[in-house]
This record gives sequence, structure tokens and C-alpha cells, in this order.
Amino acid sequence: MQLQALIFDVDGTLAETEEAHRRAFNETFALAGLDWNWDFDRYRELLRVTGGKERMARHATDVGCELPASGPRSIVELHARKTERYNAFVRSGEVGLRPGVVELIADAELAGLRMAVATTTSPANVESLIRSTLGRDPDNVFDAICAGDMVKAKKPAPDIYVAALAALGLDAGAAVAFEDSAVGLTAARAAGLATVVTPSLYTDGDDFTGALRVLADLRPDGRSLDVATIRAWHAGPA
Ligand code: XBP
Ligand code: MG
Repeated sequence: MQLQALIFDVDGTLAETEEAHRRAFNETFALAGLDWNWDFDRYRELLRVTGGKERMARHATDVGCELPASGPRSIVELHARKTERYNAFVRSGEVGLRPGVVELIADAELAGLRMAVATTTSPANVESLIRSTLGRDPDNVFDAICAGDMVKAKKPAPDIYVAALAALGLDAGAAVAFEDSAVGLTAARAAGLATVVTPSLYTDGDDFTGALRVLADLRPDGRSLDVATIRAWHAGPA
């Protein structure tokens, strides 16, 4: 089947966002009077739980803390505050796109490929990242943006990739996914997608068995990954 679309994960793949997420979580906890502080190693463990609300719920369970169902210390409220803080960091220009991302998006547009996002993060986070880095309306860059709570089961379930393919009206064989984590790779593969992996700060060392290719980033050997190369990989033996 001919390659017709690229589907991108956001956190860790388009940009190294997780340190900004971690800081936003920790500042939110402090402001809410919670004595939670996620250091690098704890956050690495918690990243196995995708989705910020789910991650906080896991931590609450782990430390035996019962959060109220509503009010400033509820998961929904804490997450709303965290999202505001995270977006302020992104809008201030603190988070840039990873090497080769801008060039690949430009080449995909030139080649007439369609593009989509399949991410666990909240839609507002995708919007602010694309606006602050590319200076563009994300709806003019991507044909479909599938994010956050749009699906019930987050990665490693395939649902968000299935949703992106449905929005594009394509079979999995017509697209290639881009991921940075084993959890994301599992989700994309379960949706039937060939997947290029660029490990990130927190996922270096994950098991990427089954990936179409594993690259340090989208500018391997100092040259941006282009559509012609992806087409060749997609057409070739997996
Ligand atoms: C990324 C995530 C996200 C962010 C936080 O996973 O798990 O939850 O860490 O975002 P992936 P929210 O890159 O596999 O999509 O707090 O907005 O959920
Ligand atoms: Mg990711």
C-alpha cells in the first residue's frame, strides 16, 4: 500500500516536553499544599502511566493519599492548573521542536502527504506547542488532531491511533507513525502501524523491538529525514 500519511506522537517525539510537564506538576502540587515532588527517577516510573490525570491518580494510590472528588485538590482541578502552567511555559518559548521535525513536516507538505497527531496529552498542549514553535494554526498543519481524553483507553492501547486513522479515512498500511516510547510504540503497532522511533530523555533504554527504524532523532547523520527515505522504509521489508 502506498504511503499517504504520517502520524505523530507529541510528547518526546515532536518536542522534549516532559521536563516542562514535570515542573508544571510539581509547582501545581506545591501551590495546592500537597507535599508531592516528582524527581527525575520517580517521574520516569510514573511515565509508564500515560495521561496526567491517570498519573496523579497512580501516585495518590502509591503514597496512600485520598484526594477529594471535587475542589482545588481534586485530580480534575489539579490537572487544569497543571495544564495552565505547562502552557505558560510552552508559550514563553521554553520548549522547542526536536531536530528534523520542522524539515520533515515541510517535506511532507511538499510531497502531499497528510499528517495527524495521536497523543495522550491534552489538546491545549498541542495547540500551544505548534503555535509557539511553528507560528501556525495546528489545524492548518495537521489533517487530524487526536489527543487526550478523546479516547477512553490511553496508550499503550491502540485507540488514539485507531481514531487518527479513522479521522484520516486510511488503513494502517497507508501511514507511518512516529513515537519516542515503548508505550507509544506498543499503541501504534497494535493499531497496525509501521513506526519510526526517536527515543527521548525519559525513554532512552526502552525496548523498541518491532519498530520500523530507531533513530537518535529525525536528523540522523546531520541530514533531516525526508519523505523519500520514509517511503523506501515503508515499502521495504519490516
Ligand atoms: C505523554 C503523556 C502525557 C504528558 C502529560 O504520552 O503521557 O500524559 O506527560 O500530558 P505520549 P497531560 O507521548 O505517549 O502521548 O497532563 O496533558 O495528560
Ligand atoms: Mg511520547
